[in-house]
Amino acid sequence: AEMERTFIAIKPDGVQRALISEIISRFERKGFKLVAIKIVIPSKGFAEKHYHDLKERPFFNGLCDFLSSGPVLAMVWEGEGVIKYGRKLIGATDPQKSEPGTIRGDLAVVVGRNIIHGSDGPETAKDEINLWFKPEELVSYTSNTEKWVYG
Ligand code: YYY
Ligand code: MG
Repeated sequence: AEMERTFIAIKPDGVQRALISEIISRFERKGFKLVAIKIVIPSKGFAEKHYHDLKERPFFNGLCDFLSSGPVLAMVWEGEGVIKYGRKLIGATDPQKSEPGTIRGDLAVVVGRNIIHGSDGPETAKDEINLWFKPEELVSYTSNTEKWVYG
């Protein structure tokens, strides 16, 4: 299997709305493997690093204020196609445009409170995993379900 890893974070709105288990279960039931997880309150500076690609956008300051306003559940998920398919599970950036059945489609209403982040490609996945986690926080293990998920 062509294993890859992606960075997924439940933002402060998702944590406060008690959606952690709901969101984790969607990745877990799919067959993806959790290889790192922690809860942190990022500083404003850290949030700015995380969202550096968006620093010219009008919503950048509010977005970084929001991400650093409370606990974020940071995770790394592993699996075949997990970067692209993770984005599918999450749904479109604006929950008004997210399909029903997606995380944002089912659980969020407005773009500024869309509850979850997911890396948008292999390069950002690598950068975001390195920003949020030390190498030793990533756990390599064999899941007993793998032979059933992948055949
Ligand atoms: O990757 P994704 O989270 O789906 O969207 P991005 O375009 O990377 O924007 C990051 C973040 O910024 C988005 O999840 C909400 C916020 N945002 C916003 O508040 N208003 C917009 N018009 C676009 C994005
Ligand atoms: Mg993005």
